Amino acid sequence: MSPIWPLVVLTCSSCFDLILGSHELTNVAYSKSVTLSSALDNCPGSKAVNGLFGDYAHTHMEKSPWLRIDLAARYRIHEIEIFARNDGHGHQLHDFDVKVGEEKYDMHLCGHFTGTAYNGQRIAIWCPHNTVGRYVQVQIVSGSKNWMTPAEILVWGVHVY
Ligand SMILES: [Ca+2]
Repeated sequence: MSPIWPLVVLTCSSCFDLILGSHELTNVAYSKSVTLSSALDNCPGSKAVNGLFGDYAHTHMEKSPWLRIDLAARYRIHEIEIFARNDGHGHQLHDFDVKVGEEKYDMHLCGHFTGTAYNGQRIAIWCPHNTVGRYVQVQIVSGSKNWMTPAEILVWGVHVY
């Protein structure tokens, strides 16, 4: 028994580290830098990544307002969650594209939401397999008079080098 037991302990310990170290997803958008196509004074882009669901980022009225998160590093991105305002204005979030890119001006579509969000709605966008990027952009692509007002955006990813 004694020759086998140390080997078993070593193997289980290695597996545990591998699972936690390589596959754990975290919200990599939290507290990162956010740019809005335009912003109201008291509703900067940072309010979309501050972990609070009771406040929100808010652009001016535009045809196609957008919000872009700079993750500050490359991540393999699995899922992006966008939460609508929960104070009676959830409908301001509608018909948007979610894109990911390694460069600001080379973004690729991860997914699209069609329709109008309800108050506090969580909208999940699953990126294509092996999507890697530094920037995440959400942009309304329908209608001529829109506000971009997400309460919170979560980006679930793993750092890659
Ligand atoms: Ca918030």
